[in-house]
This record gives sequence, structure tokens and C-alpha cells, in this order.
Amino acid sequence: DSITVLSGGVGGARFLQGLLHGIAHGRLPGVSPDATVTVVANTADDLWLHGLKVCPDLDTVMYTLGGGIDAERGWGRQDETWSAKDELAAYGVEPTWFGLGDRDLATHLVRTQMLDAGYPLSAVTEALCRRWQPGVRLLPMTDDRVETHIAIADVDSPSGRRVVHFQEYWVRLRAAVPADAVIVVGLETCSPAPGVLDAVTGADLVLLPPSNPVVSVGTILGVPGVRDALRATSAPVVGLSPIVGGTHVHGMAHQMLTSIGVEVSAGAVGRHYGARTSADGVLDGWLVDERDADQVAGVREAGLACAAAPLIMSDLDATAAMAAAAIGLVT
Ligand code: GDP
Ligand code: FO1
Ligand code: CA
Repeated sequence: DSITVLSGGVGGARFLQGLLHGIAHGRLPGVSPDATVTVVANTADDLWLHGLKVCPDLDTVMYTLGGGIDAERGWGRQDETWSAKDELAAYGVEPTWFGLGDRDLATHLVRTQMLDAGYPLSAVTEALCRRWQPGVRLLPMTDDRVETHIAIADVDSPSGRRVVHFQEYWVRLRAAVPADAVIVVGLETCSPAPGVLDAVTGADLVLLPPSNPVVSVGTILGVPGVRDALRATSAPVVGLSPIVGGTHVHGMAHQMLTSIGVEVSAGAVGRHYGARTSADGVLDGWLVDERDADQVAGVREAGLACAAAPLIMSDLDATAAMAAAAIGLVT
């Protein structure tokens, strides 16, 4: 069996841990314990900083599944120290609001050196994963530079608006101001990384984890060819809601959904992805949390298989049970 997952960072990585746990323990209906998992990860959070290429979602998945993540923060390395960051600040070098830890820096140094030598990001990621052994095949959605920017209000600008990098919006501004628009620079002209489209069309099952539907899964779906591959694959495609009880669990799904005009509810996100039987839709099934059971009927009306189940990833067993329930919807 081969399972393909379109993932963001923290939410996606946590789901993947539970999925691998469920596979290994034979808890997933119709999935053999030697099933393989391919992860297509969002790279639109990426940034160049101090001359280094930083890929937060790729690294979050790699560190989480490889046992190197700082579990409390959900990003970066465990046992991290911050000497380089302090030294940069002492030089007055901007930006000071984004923290590259000393251990994490080594990853960015290796990555940047390999990119400079001409290797594509997909090859670099494969090389980094040789150390971390995440237990999945980890693919960037594209080898091309794609970066999400957020339009925010700015009274000092003649247009009344200003555009900041996604990381500046999230980390410096803490997503505390409304996002007027999400602009994913480079998305329309990028190409899917090698293996990405085949991973979708050749899979036995495709899962959309409870990742951010706009700035994680949404950007992957915007890579030319990916949406068509999802619509064409013979594999069932099923997603799990990141919205529980009308709000995001962690992160910033709320601001991002509002900015693209999608209501912040489990049902609305499922309908936003849409049924494969409708124009542009990508899903066969959509799983919502038990406290959103009142949304099931509306999702079914949109042509999707839908059910309610506990969707809080409190531990590996609970997360594996979520994956099992999602798979059960479409098999
Ligand atoms: P990011 O790239 O680090 O923001 O991570 P993702 O995009 O992969 O996932 C972020 C989303 O995960 C957020 O929108 C949260 O709502 C969602 N999330 C986090 N924890 C949980 C959970 O326990 N259950 C569900 N259903 N969603 C969660
Ligand atoms: N998040 C923060 O809130 N502050 C940081 O200084 C920060 C640094 C950082 C460095 C490497 C990395 O892989 C992730 C990092 N993150 C940091 C997390 C990141 O900003 C976001 O949570 C994701 O891009 C959203 O998926
Ligand atoms: Ca992300």
C-alpha cells in the first residue's frame, strides 16, 4: 500500500506521527503494516534569512518524525541554544524577530550549501532525511522559490496597504492584525517537485491532514498539476478538519480562512475543498470533530462522505484513531 499526505508543519507532522503509529500497529482499516507513506510538504512558508534558506514545514516534519523536534515549541530542535542569534543581535543585524537556533542553523547551512552547489531542494531534502530517517518519503511541493505574503492595513502607505512575508505576519505581528489577502508569490509559475504528481496519481490513498487549509494545504493545491492529480487519481482522497468547535486548535487558521472568505467552521472548510464530483473539488470524504456533528449533513449535501469523530491529537493512539476513522469513511 502507498499513502500520500499533503502536509503543513506542526499539525501535519503530529498527524503523520499518529498515522505511522496506526500503520505499524495494524490499526488502519485495509492498510497493511508495511504500507509506505509519501509526504508532500508545503514550502511556501520558506524564507531566506542571513543568506540561508529556511524551510519551516519541511524541517518540522523531518525533525518531528526523526525524533529531533522541540516538542513544546513544535518547531526547531530540542536542546536548542541561541548563541548565534544573540551574536547577530549584538551586531544589530535584522531581523531579530525570527530565531534560528544553533542546532537548527546547521540544517540551513547544509541546505544552502547544497542549493548553491546546484542541487534542487528535493535532492537536498532527501540528503537531510538520510540523517533523520523520518520513516516517510519527504518531498517539497516544488523545487522553485514560492513565498506566501500577507497584505495588511498600513495607514502610512498611499495604497493603505502593505505586504509582509508570511513569517513576519505570523512571528513578528503574531497574526494579531487582519489579513486582507494572501498572496503566494511564484505559485502559478512553479513546477511540482519530481515525484509529487506521481505520489498523488499512484497512491492507494491520499490524506489531507488537519493542516492549515489556506497557507499549508491551500498552497500545495495551488502548485500547477496537483489539483488535477487529486481529481484524477483512482485513490480515495479524504481530509480531516483543522477546525474544531468553530475555531482552530493551534495556529492561525482563523485569520487565514477569513481572508479568503471562507467561514471558520469544519463544514465550510470541507465544502471549500469540495467534492471530486463537483467542479474543482478534491475530496471524497471529510471527517469533522464530534462537537461539529451538526455540520455533517451540510457536508454530505455537498457530495462528500462525512462523519464526526474525536479530532484532538492528544497522543499517538488518539491520532491513529483519527486516521482510522478518516480511512473508514472512504473504504
Ligand atoms: P503549521 O504549518 O505549523 O501551521 O501546521 P499545519 O498547517 O500542518 O497545521 C496547523 C493546523 O493544525 C491549525 O490550523 C490547527 O487548527 C490544526 N491542529 C493543530 N492541532 C490539532 C488537533 O489536535 N486537532 C485538529 N483537528 N487540528 C489541529
Ligand atoms: N516561530 C516563531 O514563533 N518564532 C520564531 O522565531 C520561529 C523560528 C523558526 C525557525 C525555524 C523553523 O523551522 C520554524 C520557526 N518558527 C518560529 C515556526 C514558524 O514560524 C511557523 O510556525 C511556521 O512557518 C508555520 O508553519
Ligand atoms: Ca506552515
